Amino acid sequence: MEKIVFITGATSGIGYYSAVEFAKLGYNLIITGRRKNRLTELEKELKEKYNIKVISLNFDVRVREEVEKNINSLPLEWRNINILINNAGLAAGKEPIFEGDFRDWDQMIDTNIKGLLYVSRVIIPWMKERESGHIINICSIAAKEVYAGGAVYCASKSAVDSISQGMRIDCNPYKIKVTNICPGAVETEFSMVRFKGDKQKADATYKGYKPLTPEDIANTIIYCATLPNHVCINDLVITPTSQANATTFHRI
Ligand code: NDP
Ligand code: 8X3
Repeated sequence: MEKIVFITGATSGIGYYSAVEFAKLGYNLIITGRRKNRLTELEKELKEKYNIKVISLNFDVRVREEVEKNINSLPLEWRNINILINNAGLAAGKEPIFEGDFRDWDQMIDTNIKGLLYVSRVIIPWMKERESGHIINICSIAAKEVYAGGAVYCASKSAVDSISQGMRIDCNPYKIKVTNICPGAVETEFSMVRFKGDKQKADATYKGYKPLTPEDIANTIIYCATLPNHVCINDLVITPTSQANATTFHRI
């Protein structure tokens, strides 16, 4: 069996394009997400175009029992996961903290933090046993700097930042790499999700400058994942050239 990459949130954006870029290199893939139709379509496309093996797992990362049942259903040879990309995540809402919706808070905390932990808890022991593996956590520039209306999303990504550091320490004796990738603005479905389908608000996020594309992040992931065994990118912040930090954009 060639190398295996496990990607959460492969139905859209960064996860989708990561699947495509790894497929181009001949990796076999386990793709996951809640939207079953999209998973089925992507699986078919990847198999046909790139002649690789693909398994789709359809689950919500917030539901621990579903996470465990689905991942444990993998055939034995598919448990040799070389690269885990913890990508599934979202921002919900951008209201000031005193107007925030507790359902948005629950969704962000349950997906971005607890979902990442549930998936990792099943897969890391398999990597530990083989003394090899690479965990790539998709964090955010929001982990490094807090912005107005972002308290809970930023906190959830700060948690990912800390979890990446802790994973790296705990996994260090087992030759498992841990890479934390922190993108700035990437044009995906992210803002449509954050603003609950308000296209005007979503479009305004990317207005007046050239944002990163999900392919840019996928290629960054590929770069980190294909370095020699003795080299590990620990923490990487990547923004569009027009973005200086979480809140400073040069817009024209
Ligand atoms: P998209 O909305 O395009 O993709 C998000 C993916 O996450 C989808 O595949 C979605 O699949 C999956 N997902 C969300 N919630 C769940 C859930 N409960 N269970 C399983 N899968 C879930 O956004 P991006 O590609 O931009 O986001 C990917 C990651 O990148 C996120 O962690 C985000 O925080 C991070 N990020 C994004 C940035 C940006 O500007 N776009 C910048 C920095 C970080 P489905 O709905 O089918 O379940
Ligand atoms: C997504 C980027 O700046 O909207 O994590 O938080 S930002």
